[in-house]
Amino acid sequence: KKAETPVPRVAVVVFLLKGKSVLLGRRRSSIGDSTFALPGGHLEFGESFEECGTREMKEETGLDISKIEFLTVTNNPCLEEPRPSHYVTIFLRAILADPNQVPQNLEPEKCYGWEWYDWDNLPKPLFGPLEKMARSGFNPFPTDHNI
Ligand code: 8DG
Ligand code: MG
Ligand code: MG
Repeated sequence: KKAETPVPRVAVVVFLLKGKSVLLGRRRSSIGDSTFALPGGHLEFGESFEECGTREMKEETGLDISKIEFLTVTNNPCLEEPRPSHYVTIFLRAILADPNQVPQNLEPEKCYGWEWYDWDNLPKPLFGPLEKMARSGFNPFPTDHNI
């Protein structure tokens, strides 16, 4: 395949929240291999962020999500050879539509498996863009107005 001029791409990823936990999977990929990352993928032509997050979640884990909300966006140029990449990453949050639903590893060629991880005890190493966010003190959980 002919080498193409690289362009920035849009990714949509989802913090799926359950209690104090988030769903993470260890990547099998040329980008961030073996690191723990959120479910998500590439925005397709014509999709809303919510449609993309819902579709990627279903494709990768079999889970149906609800209460989808936009959280933030980050710019992630990663110019390291041999696979330079540049993602503009849209972060959403959501909850399970059915709290009893269990994640399935539907793309085992891309992921070693999905697990719930306590936000206060995240696994290592986290995928680069996620690591950067966690270190900056970002918290995907709704603010508790009762405190
Ligand atoms: P697709 O073909 O299903 O659309 O893509 P994918 O195979 O699911 O792509 P992906 O690598 O899971 O996600 C696309 C890019 O999104 C990834 O290469 C880099 C960017 N990205 C981040 N943070 C995260 C994250 O936490 N999880 C995932 N999955 N991707 C992330 O910047
Ligand atoms: Mg995908
Ligand atoms: Mg993915």
